[in-house]
Amino acid sequence: MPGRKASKPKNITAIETNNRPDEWRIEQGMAGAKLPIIDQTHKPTTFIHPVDPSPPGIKDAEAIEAVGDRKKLFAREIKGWEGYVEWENYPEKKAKAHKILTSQTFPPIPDYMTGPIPGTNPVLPGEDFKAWHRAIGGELTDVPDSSWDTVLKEKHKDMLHLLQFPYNGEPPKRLVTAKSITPNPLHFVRNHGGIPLIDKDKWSLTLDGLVANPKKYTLDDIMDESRFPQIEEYVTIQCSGTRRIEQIALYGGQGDEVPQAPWAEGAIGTAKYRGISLKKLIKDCGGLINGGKHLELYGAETYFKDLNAMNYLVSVPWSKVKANEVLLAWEMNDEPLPKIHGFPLRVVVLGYIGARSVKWLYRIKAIENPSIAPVQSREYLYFNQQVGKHNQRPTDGIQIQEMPVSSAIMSPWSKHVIIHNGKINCKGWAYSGGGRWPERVELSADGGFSWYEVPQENMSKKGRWTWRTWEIDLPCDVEGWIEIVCRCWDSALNTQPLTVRSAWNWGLHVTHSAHRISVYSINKTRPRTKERLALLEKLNIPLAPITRYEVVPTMTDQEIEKYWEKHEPRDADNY
Ligand SMILES: Nc1nc2c(c(=O)[nH]1)N[C@H]1C(S)=C(S)[C@@H](COP(=O)(O)O)O[C@H]1N2
Ligand SMILES: [Mo]
Repeated sequence: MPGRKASKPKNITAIETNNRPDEWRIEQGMAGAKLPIIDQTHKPTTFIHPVDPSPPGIKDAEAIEAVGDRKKLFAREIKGWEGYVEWENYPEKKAKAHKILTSQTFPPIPDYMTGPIPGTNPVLPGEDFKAWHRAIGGELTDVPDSSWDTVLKEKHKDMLHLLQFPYNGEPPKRLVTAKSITPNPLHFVRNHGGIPLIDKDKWSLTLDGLVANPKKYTLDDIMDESRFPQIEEYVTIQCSGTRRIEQIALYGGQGDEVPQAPWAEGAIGTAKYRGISLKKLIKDCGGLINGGKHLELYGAETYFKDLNAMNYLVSVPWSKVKANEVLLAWEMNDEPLPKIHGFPLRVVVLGYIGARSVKWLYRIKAIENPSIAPVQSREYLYFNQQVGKHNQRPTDGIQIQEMPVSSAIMSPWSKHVIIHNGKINCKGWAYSGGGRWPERVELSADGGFSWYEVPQENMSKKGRWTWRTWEIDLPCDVEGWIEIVCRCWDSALNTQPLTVRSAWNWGLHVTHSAHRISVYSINKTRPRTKERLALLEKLNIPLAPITRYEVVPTMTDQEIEKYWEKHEPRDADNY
């Protein structure tokens, strides 16, 4: 209000104490990052205060200078490929980038797993990745800004930006399953680096390694129907980080990919892709030779791992390619691939985790064994939950390829208060990888004791490679806090573990436990509830949050007195 002074906070007299102001919160485990590590192997016990591995503010300018002219060293590799720096062909260039990044330290990024998650959108800014790009300079200098521009141009204005850079975003719950085919602007995005902007006329794809005749293809070559038959396929792409937030909420871990996005249920989307089978290209190159058994797929952007610069590399086995389950796609829902989804050409691997569906594809190399590049060999691994941080080796993790069966409730949300007539309307999705599909979705309103199945007519169409969206009016008689649970049975009769803990893993991957939400049930088929709601409405009293006292008590003093006149008293006399 104009002219009015902001009210001063109430004066709290200074208390003399040894406690810190947030002592109680810390003691209650609400700020885990502030706790010391307790070392009981010494007597007396020692307390170790964890420090950030690289304190900020160190910079060896001379060493960085000695590396050379960054503009020239880290220049655009090919005309018309904005943001593309080639790393894999130039080990010396990689070494120089590493020298630059290890000759300085970068500000630590806040730990959101053991502290509160910021209430902002973007939720996390990704300052570390931005700083590494700027430190390398050259072609990478403008990548963080240019990528964000692309996000704003191509994505829906209601996307939830979990990580600004590298961009990771998902649609809000109300839009995740609004349509069984996800509109392009609402399809989730997961990036490990910037968004290369590639001129399709300057683009080419190299196929080399253990093939009889290495070749280079233009987009026109690949789209030439007289050479390669085209395929149209509806495909669900799911990130193995989907629903990670439930694992984080239970225990912090280390998403083993560096840009950990606190994904909810929206890191999944379904689209119609047009492309060709990769198998045809391999055949066109004369087939695999000399023990070639895996195809290494190269994405054009720069990814940083352990202060090393690289391109985005993963691999798929030939058996998957041979089954025509690896597509090279240039169209998404009848439109050219959006830039953010890999324009001009991306891989779409049917039934595998999203990580294998490489965007901005520029090279395919036939190799003998699965790729040793970090995304394939050090990340997207599934660890046993009792192998501790200090015992965990990449070779101990199961490589995540086919996604297991999973499902999620998109409506209502946890902590919703719902007034209903004995049935609560719920909506959501169900998916299974590897060519299996959701056969039955079941919901429970009592925490997973009794299960009601979603009527088949309330499920979207079946497809080998797609999710099914669903809707159910879930019977619920009781009032108060209830737990709604959802699980799916797939075509191989696989189902979901019932608790997060039973499938919690250090890498925070594949949260496929039955999805649980707590909601407060107000059942209007109960006469007293109905009467009470009618009374509040008549008195024009708006409903308060469930935890607040009611303005109008449910009984007057007279009513209480009258009751006791007719009933046995609360206290008992001798019989
Ligand atoms: N080149 C490249 N391809 C990539 C990625 C990436 O960071 N770079 N991310 C992968 C991961 S982890 C997922 S889940 C999917 C997401 O695809 P989308 O962004 O089109 O939804 O892309 C995959 N392909
Ligand atoms: Mo992913």
